[in-house]
Amino acid sequence: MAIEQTFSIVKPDAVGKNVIGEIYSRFEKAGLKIVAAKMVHLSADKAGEFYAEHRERPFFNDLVGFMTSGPIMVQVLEGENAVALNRDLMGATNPKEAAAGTIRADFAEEVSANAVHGSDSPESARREIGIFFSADEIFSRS
Ligand code: DAT
Ligand code: MG
Repeated sequence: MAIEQTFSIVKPDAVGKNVIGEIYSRFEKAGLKIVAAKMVHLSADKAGEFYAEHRERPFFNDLVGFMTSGPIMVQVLEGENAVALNRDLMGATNPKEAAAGTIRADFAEEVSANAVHGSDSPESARREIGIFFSADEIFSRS
């Protein structure tokens, strides 16, 4: 299995619940390394760019409103099979359907405020990392 990088967000709801560290612990305990991280407050333009694939969905405006409602943590996670491993740690998009012990099951209640984002493929990861980080802000440890 190859070492990969994936892009992750701790969303405004989870920052507001003061569980950044608990979520980072899940990553680290699963063997993922945080190789870049920062706190940002998204503009509507940047949130819209990030979620461009969902622009035509009925929930798009609410999604942008939520993602701009407070600061977020953005990070690059590195490790074996990082993209799929992070999706497993996150759980299903809807916290009500997320498996017990996943981040979304433990820290979120609603699909519209579901604690974390994680890239869905290595291609998405490259695109999403590029929106938030320059190469000199990423400290690969593989
Ligand atoms: P994921 O974040 O699991 O990759 P996605 O890419 O399908 O899920 O959707 C992006 C985000 O949009 C998701 O984290 C929360 C929001 N969202 C998705 N489906 C929704 C719905 N039916 N109602 C409200 N928000 C939704
Ligand atoms: Mg997605």
